[in-house]
Amino acid sequence: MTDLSAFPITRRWPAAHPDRIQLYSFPTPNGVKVSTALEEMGLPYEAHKVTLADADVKSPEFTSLNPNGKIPALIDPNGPGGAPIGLFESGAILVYLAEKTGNFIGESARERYEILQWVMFQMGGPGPMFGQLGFFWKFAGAKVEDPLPRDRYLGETRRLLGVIEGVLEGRDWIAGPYSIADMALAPWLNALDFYGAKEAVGWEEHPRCVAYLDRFLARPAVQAALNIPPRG
Ligand SMILES: N[C@@H](CCC(=O)N[C@@H](CS)C(=O)NCC(=O)O)C(=O)O
Repeated sequence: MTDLSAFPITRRWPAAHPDRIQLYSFPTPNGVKVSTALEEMGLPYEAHKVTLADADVKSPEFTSLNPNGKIPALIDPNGPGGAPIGLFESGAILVYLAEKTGNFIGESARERYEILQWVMFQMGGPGPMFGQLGFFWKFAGAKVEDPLPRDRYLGETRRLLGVIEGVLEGRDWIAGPYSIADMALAPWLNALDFYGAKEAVGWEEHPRCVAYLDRFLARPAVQAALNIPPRG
């Protein structure tokens, strides 16, 4: 049996199946990216609920795996060379899982770079920008009187939606074939609903984004992933 005792996180969230990938997550957009990838790839894994409360995500056990104190993170007991590996940052985890399985990262070098380009776009664009919009629109909206931060992230979200809308002309998925780039991007489009910001960002004026998100949400793996690990 695999020994994961070198990872302090396993003391707080023990592995029932240490031979399986250990996922530490919560079903937020960044968490759902990784649960989607694990479901789509059919990899055996065990999901541990790590809430966004400081008591979980900023605990010494969790930060021993991700010093940045944010979900998602994972341990693959069967990493490179057969030795366990710990990983954080959803984009890096998606690339790792895609390379491990040879799935959802294209068939050629050209396709691979196209997909990586859109993963990076998501990590630097819609992830942080939509996330900040959510903060200023939904959570801190009432407390911040200055409209500048909210307008800034609203404008940037609208602009990014326009970019995605344009790229989706004539294609079902953001980088061509269904890939980890979609697993990264679509959960963030979905978050606009949770933030109550769909109308404000002009969601309905982006019919290709609407159809793209519907296509993504129709996948059985995605439906399962949206509730992994269960919130309750
Ligand atoms: N760049 C990171 C961002 C991760 C992230 O922002 N996670 C959020 C949930 S979606 C979190 O853990 N927040 C808790 C906190 O910031 O204290 C990634 O893509 O993995």
